[in-house]
Amino acid sequence: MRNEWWKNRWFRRCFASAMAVVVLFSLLGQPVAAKVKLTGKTKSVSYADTPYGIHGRLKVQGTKLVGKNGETVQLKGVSTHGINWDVGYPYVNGTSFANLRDEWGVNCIRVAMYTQDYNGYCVTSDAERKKLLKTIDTAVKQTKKLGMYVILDWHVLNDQTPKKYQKQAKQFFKTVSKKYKNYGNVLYEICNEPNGGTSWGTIKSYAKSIIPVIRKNSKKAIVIVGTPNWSQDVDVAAKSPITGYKNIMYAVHFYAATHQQSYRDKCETALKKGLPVICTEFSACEASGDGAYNFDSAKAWLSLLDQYGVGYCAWSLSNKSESASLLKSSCRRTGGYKTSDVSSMGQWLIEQYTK
Ligand code: IDC
Repeated sequence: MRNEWWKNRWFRRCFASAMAVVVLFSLLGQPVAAKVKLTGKTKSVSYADTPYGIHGRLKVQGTKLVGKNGETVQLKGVSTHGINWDVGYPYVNGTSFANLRDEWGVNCIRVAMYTQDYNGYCVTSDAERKKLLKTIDTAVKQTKKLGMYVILDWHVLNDQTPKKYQKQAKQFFKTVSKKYKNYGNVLYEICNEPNGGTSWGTIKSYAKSIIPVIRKNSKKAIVIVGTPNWSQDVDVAAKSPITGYKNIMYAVHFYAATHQQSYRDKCETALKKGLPVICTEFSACEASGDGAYNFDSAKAWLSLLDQYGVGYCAWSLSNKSESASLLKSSCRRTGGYKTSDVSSMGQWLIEQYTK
């Protein structure tokens, strides 16, 4: 008969205790995420100590953004949801932005204005268009006052190609680049996510029609161009970047549960080729803006972007009931956010931004 030593009671007890000790020590070894406490109070910060006060107007140098003394500046931002929705525009106000600056570690706000979806800028009434311009104005003036950067995002989505509303885009960028020519904190994102098979060639030709319109008024402003396939194919753009203009950047977007290593590889390929990349939209959830989070993949993304000094903006400052929302759907505040108002995505983000 074989000696069935593993059935020995004493052996089993010892084994179980040893395993418990191993588990306990491995748990102790884990970094315990400090839960960020939010007071919801705004701070009085002298202008010289604000992000814009410190870095001033940004410019592109190599693959990075640099400030007035040539120092690398990494934007850490939050995007609004569509400002044409009640899940988007209410959060565009000074208190809300000040909270993000003072307690969330945010130095940049991205103002997402859908061009077509949900009564977007190009398909809505004149009265609604005026309201959208008013919301943008609030965002620009409040960020300037708080010493933050702001990205004005022409949010192409279901319209697929920026060519569809190119005429309206020209008019819009003419208006805003003129109005904000003295606002060094404004960056322009001229097409959120071309998709539906829109080629890089098409996007380039659109960009070449918009950039001169902006440059006419605002000679140095940063212009961010979307890339094919929902702003994933920065590697394609890197093969044939836009020439003849300074201060042009290229957007990469990721939703970490969907876009994993192969997408990070494309991004790194572009950076290694010297393309100035900026991540103007991301979340840890799926590309639908909902579903499960993959924080490991999100961390891998942020560490890649950190390694190259690339900035990023999280989608979105909203209480809409979906995983990407940084606020809980139960949150009724539109400013003065407390710990209990932020979603688990919001908590995670603030931990990343403030560590
Ligand atoms: C999503 C919103 C969702 C809305 C939808 C509209 O989170 O509430 O119903 O748009 O189609 C993007 C887009 C961004 C998407 C987001 C999540 O830029 O507009 O927002 N996403 O799907 N690209 C990849 C993911």
